Amino acid sequence: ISLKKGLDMFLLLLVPALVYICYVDIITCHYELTNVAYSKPVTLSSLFDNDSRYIGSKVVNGLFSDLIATTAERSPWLRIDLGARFEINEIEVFARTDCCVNQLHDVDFKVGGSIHHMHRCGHYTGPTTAKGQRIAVFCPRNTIGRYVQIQITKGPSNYLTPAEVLVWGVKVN
Ligand SMILES: [Ca+2]
Repeated sequence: ISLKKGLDMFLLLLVPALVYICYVDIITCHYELTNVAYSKPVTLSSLFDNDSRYIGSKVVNGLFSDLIATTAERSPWLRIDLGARFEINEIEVFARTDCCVNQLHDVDFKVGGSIHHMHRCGHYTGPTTAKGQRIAVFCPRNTIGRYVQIQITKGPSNYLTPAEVLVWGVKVN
């Protein structure tokens, strides 16, 4: 085997190997998702009874035993400020674990770069039927944003009362 042929053979093997490594790296990156909502600031459209037990931070504290609660509104919402831009893969919402299992219904999941430009990334009609029930949406590919908003969009009078929201994403530059 000549040197040139050997070199050709080497390149022939090297190029696919590099392509494969890059491909695997993309796959790896895709699965390096973390809950980017944990401990981030949360704004609520209103606070039930002005009771500090139900403030926004309770929905990103990692505990399923507590919850947020708005007053009864037509379209109550919560909004998480992730503090930076993230590519968002999945949003999970967990119903309260104490009672009132049907309070989560007709939920819009929105993501945006600013609070004035939010795009719907999914919808859950429901209602939930079990304490602590998990609902989840997968955002379209390349959904990038800093703010995540969860909002009830139907019915005359609703309480928004999830126990926890998890946002699975990867930071982008
Ligand atoms: Ca909680």
